[in-house]
Amino acid sequence: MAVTSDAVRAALRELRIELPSWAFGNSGTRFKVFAQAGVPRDPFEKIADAAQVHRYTGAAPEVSLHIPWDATDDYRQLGAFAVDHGVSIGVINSNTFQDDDYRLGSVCHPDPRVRRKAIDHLLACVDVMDATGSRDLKLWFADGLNYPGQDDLRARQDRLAEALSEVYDRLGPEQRMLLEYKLFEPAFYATDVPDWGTALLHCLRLGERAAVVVDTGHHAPHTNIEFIVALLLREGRLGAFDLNSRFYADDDLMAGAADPFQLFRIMNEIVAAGAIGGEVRFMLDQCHNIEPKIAAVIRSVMNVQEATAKALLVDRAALHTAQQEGDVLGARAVLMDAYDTDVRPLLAESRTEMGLDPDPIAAFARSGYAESVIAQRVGGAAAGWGA
Ligand code: PSV
Ligand code: MN
Ligand code: MN
Repeated sequence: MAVTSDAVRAALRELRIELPSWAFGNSGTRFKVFAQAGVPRDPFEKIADAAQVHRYTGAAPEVSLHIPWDATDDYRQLGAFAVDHGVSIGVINSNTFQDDDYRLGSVCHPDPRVRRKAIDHLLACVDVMDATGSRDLKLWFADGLNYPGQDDLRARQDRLAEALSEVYDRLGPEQRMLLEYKLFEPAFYATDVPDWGTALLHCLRLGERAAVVVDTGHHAPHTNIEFIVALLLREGRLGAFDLNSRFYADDDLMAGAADPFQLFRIMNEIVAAGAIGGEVRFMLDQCHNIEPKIAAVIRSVMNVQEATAKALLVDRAALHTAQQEGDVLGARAVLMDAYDTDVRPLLAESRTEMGLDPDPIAAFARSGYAESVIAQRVGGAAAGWGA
């Protein structure tokens, strides 16, 4: 039976897309940071900007922090500020990659002093979670080697396991550890958590509250990401996404920009597993170097919603029948019928039902918010990467 648009709109309301605080600060490549007028000067202003995205999409009620990029003396106050602005603090991201001590790694470093420093930072991030009410700690390690023989591959895995276990033990009963993998960069020969398999092995050893983060930009070309998603869902170990684009490598551009069909295929696995509105977090991990930041984040949220709406439109019964009958072309047609549907009217209708403007980008532009912050804010902060 074909899916009704009522059912699609109801399911879409369950989809929450979490925003990264760093998407709102100045950022750039290693060649140049193009400063934009009116960018936030502190974590409070980043949250205020993120709240604008939620205001016009109704789909982004949580903001991820990155510590120490979002350092403040009073995290409780920051959490309360978020709530006052209609959002809340989501995942806490650690940073063990921007310190001279981490030249040879952080938790995998051969020197126990450096490892201790990195672990202490991760424990401090759990303190921030306690103060802000955040439930998830996201760990990405830049650790790795540039040359064969530079360090012992297996010893580094032992050090990693030891560090993860100490931090896992510190988590509260409702808190989770989310481990992100990345194929390469900044290390070029061997990365200590390069793939989903390595991340999953560590999570399985740690316990049930450890799960894997799939950053869509962190794979080799042509990797079948939806297969990884299906596999992790099957094991109950898909913790979160870092959604972004991937033209050549980890570009951190708008989700769905390079390959909207891939985003659809990923969301199709999520919908098939009934995983919307559950424990999987749908986060953006983006930086906007040349485009206006708030509008770019709104556009990204809409891209994820469009891919999800198409996935929700897949006629599962017809697909199942075609699969059972070995009808290869029929099964493909069912999937493509959904993908080829223009879901923009459906999403506009859904927004109107929620009391929102059907066109979030136009509504934000008309609000005058961008002009008012340009007038108020002078000397915007770097997002972190461009610092
Ligand atoms: C690393 O490339 C990464 O994807 C990690 O998630 C970091 O925390 C994030 O980028 C920061 O932009
Ligand atoms: Mn990421
Ligand atoms: Mn990345």
